[in-house]
Amino acid sequence: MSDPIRTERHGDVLHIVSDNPPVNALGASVRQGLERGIREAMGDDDVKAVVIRCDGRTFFAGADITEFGKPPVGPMLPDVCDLIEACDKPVVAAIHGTALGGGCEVALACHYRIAVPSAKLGLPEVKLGLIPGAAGTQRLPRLVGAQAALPLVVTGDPISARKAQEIGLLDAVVEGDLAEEATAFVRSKVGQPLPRTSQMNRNEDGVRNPAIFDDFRKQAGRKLHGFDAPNAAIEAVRAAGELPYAKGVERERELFMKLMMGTQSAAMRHYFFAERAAAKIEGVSGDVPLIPVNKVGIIGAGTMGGGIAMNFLSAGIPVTILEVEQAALDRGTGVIRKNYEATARKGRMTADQVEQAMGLLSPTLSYDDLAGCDLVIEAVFEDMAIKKEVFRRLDQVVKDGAILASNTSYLDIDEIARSTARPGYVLGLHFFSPANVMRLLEVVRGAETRDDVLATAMALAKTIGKVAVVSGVCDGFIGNRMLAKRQEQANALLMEGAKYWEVDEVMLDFGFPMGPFQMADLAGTDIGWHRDPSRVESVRDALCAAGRFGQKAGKGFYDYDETRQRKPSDEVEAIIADFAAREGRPQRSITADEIRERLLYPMVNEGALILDEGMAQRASDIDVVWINGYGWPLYTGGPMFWADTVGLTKVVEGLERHGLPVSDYLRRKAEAGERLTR
Ligand code: T1G
Repeated sequence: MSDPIRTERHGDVLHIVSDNPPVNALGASVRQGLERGIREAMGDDDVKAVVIRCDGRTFFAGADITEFGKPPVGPMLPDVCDLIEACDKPVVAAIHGTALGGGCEVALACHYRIAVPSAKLGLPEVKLGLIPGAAGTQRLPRLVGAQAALPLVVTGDPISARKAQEIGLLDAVVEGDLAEEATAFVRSKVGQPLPRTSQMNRNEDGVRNPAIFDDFRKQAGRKLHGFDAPNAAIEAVRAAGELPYAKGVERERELFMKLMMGTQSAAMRHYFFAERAAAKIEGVSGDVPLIPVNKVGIIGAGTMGGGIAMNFLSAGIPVTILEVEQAALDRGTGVIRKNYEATARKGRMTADQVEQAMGLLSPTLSYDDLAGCDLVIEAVFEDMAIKKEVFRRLDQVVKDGAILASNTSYLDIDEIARSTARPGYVLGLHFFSPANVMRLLEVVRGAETRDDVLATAMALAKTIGKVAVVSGVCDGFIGNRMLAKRQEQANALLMEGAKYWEVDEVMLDFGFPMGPFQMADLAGTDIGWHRDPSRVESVRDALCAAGRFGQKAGKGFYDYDETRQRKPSDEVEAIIADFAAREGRPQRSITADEIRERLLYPMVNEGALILDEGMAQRASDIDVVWINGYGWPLYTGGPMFWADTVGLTKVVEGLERHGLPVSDYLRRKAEAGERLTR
């Protein structure tokens, strides 16, 4: 492996250049090269100034996450940063791409920082359950002030070069050749006092007004709920204003190590790689030729069809959307416009961008207008006969080689494919509602789906900002198949005496955004209802018969006030008690532990079955599905990583104790002392 760091002489300026694809991660050899380069500069009188820059697509994008958990190899990044700052000649960081985490900390240790306009800078460690660990929480506030430092350190979101210049993180944004601009810039600083960020004190704002820390925590609200790192990040930034630099660094190290050793960081690092692994299709080479998708057709302009269309319109891909009658078509396109205008009102889009997106939308009542589409996505009523008729017509009208996809959430893709003469070009694209918001996309691979069709769908998913996971054809694919197991137990618990609000509370305490009965009220308790109020065969039938359709009716399992605050309902409690009496189940109070085990362990078991049947490519894919599609708390890593954290033996023992099925796959893994995830 060639040395990723080289030095170049540009007259009396030494360039230390990293070429460590794909993102110039600050692995051991990079740190060693940086140290060598700085020592070369300090030891040579002909060198008057230093530029630190990177080849490839980006400046250092952070520490090398693959090194975490392995025996450390020196020099450690904080020491390299201290050496850079101690250099007796001006050092400038020349930034392009994304200077993130340790990369931003290297830049902070330099005396100056310049960047191209497209560059971004950030400290995303909290997204890995960490905080910056190379004095970033101590140097940044001293350079830009506590108020400006807080969002960067606590949210982990990067900022643009312009914004970075505004807050003082960048000294200049340069248009020309970055290497040349950096040489000229740093040469102009020769002979001037060296601005060392560790010795600055622009974070007096935090000292004068310590309320900013609690204010920031309150303003961040629920988003930080359950995560350890953001609070640690706030404490570290506060320490920068309260302690001398060296003590502040010690405090940062203490907070960093506690997080690094914790399960949340392990879970979030697992998720970082899981999301990237999900994009890879086992057995299909990364360079299979993709089918160009320049025009998309959508069948159905309802909630799902409209939301799906927005994903492509927002990515600049023209969409022809078809409905069976004009009123439905007008309603659908009206909702799309309304959604865009709402986004514009929140400042996340300009009026021009709304018109641009709407200008790419072609509503139609005629299948003939779909002939030239490269991909058509069906989003009609969840009825196999209707879907087959749609696909039969599409097969006749749409050009050869075009992909035909169904948005079905559970119907058999192979059966749909067989209703066409092009089963190789048929697959499932299961979007999650609201389709223009939820990041998850289950890409359902039929028995005959071609590799290039599947690879095209996975690449297209990235283009429209989705996190795609390949699923096999089974009832409910990955997410809903596991959700059904949780729902089964949630309903059973009600018949045994658990209160529905207790069940929801357990899920909320675990970290879900809502529990199963809150979800039912949000989605509507009348989904799939037979609409005959005289036919009451289930609790849901009884709720619908009583007009308790959920939040939209102001009452479902819960009663809702005008601010949608929920309150348990005596009427519902009586309905449930009546059904429980009919089932003749003995009533008992049920502990939160039992509720949690009975809701989540069967999901783990179903995930194990999904893996055993090959319906998911890898356990981490299942984690990606549940974190992005159902709000499984990221800081536990997803159902499979969480089960590994709990211990598979404990999960198996819990399932058996509650009389619930244990799959062979799960039992084998537990008995072998193995994990579901790597
Ligand atoms: N370490 C190791 N590998 C990394 C990496 C990293 N920091 N970042 C990316 N990769 C790999 C990634 O796994 C993928 O590999 C390939 O690079 C392309 O990534 C001390 C402790 C930079 C915005 O959190 O946000 O510094 O799948 O597909 O979409 O305080 O990567 O090809 O084999 O994501 O163009 C802080 C994490 C670390 C940044 C580029 N830094 N990376 O996005 O490509 S902790 C981060 C990203 C730290 C210090 C602390 C993104 C990106 P493969 P990609 P992309």
